[in-house]
Amino acid sequence: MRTYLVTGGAGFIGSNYIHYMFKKYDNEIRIINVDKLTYAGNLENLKDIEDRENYTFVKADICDSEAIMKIFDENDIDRVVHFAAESHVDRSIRNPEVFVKTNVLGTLVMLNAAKSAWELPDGTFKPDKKFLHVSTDEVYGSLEEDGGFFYETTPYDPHSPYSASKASSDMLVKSYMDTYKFPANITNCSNNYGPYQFPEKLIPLIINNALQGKKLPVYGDGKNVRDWLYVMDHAKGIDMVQEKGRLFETYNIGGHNEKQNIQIIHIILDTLQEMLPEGDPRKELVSENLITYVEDRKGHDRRYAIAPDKIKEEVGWYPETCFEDGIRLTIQWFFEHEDWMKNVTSGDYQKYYEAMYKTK
Ligand code: NAD
Ligand code: TDX
Repeated sequence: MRTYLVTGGAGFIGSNYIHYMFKKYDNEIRIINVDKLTYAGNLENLKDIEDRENYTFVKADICDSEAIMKIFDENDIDRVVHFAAESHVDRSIRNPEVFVKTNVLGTLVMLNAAKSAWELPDGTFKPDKKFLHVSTDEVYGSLEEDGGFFYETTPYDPHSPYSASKASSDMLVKSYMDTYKFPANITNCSNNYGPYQFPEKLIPLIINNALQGKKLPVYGDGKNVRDWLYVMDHAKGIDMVQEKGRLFETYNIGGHNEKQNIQIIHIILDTLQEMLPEGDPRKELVSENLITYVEDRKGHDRRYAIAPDKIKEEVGWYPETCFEDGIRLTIQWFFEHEDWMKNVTSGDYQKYYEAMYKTK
């Protein structure tokens, strides 16, 4: 049975990936999820699978090399899927230090632990061991409004402390592949959306605020463009790259779904109106009048757009969920998980996992 070590599996994409993997492989795999449970980590995201015999949660910081090495010593890890990171650009502008610690030093700890567990005396690696580093399109910088795409060969040009820290971590992974022939891949994905996304990010923030009649903050002129991908398509891409991709290669993941932020907000408002039943008091609250233009984000990248040609041609990946369906699935999920949103915004989930962790 193949054993996966997933870092950051209690976060948005990591928890969706764990759900995806158990749905696909069921009892054919074992997953160990290591997560520090920062504000963004939430064990409630994994409630459905936490009792599985082939799932283990370990609360640890990826910067803690002893704790990480212990996991490798006690388990024969076949795959590492490395999600753990500080992920919010606005937070990185206010407090860059933790981004460097977790995203750069934490990645180095993960690389060293895997290298030491997998390396043979002759400097080669045990067969069929693989490390996948989950990264972002933001490392490539910003595109002009009127054209161009990010390719795997596009030079790195990060602008925020977040993207600079992710670029540094990518470079470390590249250096391990080049120097040691360390068996790894890097994926650079565009903006994700879907269930379990923390409501500091644009889409869940707009859904949550609109349903409460709160202001919808639009940075700058609202015309910055992001390339949106449903999170389960990202999960599928990660798995396919790890199993079908060529080792030592980078793959961009994106579904050619570019939208201006203001367009996203209008789509959410229209979809909420359409999906809320007549007589629901929230129908009155959801309104374009909530749209509020605010000061622009510092260093705000204008446009991101991924060219996914390589992953399509080499790996056979393609996105399955178009934006129209994905946004409805996401809104439906938020309708059905009002408590999740309340807990996350009130901080109750911190108490939930503290209590739960103690009982394990
Ligand atoms: P998230 O913030 O929702 O989750 C991050 C998880 O990592 C949380 O569970 C958190 O507790 C954990 N974590 C943070 N610091 C840690 C540490 N020091 N030790 C152990 N665990 C720690 O992030 P996300 O949106 O799920 O992103 C996951 C990964 O995907 C990140 O590497 C991010 O850069 C990348 N990515 C995200 C997007 C996106 O649109 N969200 C797009 C492309 C790539
Ligand atoms: O309130 C808001 N108003 C607004 O106009 C927020 C939170 C955002 N925005 C804008 C900023 C961006 O142009 O919306 C766009 C999307 O913002 P975020 O959701 O913060 O995402 P972004 O900055 O694009 O970064 C995301 O995608 C790439 C993730 O947070 C990263 O982890 C990922 O690597």
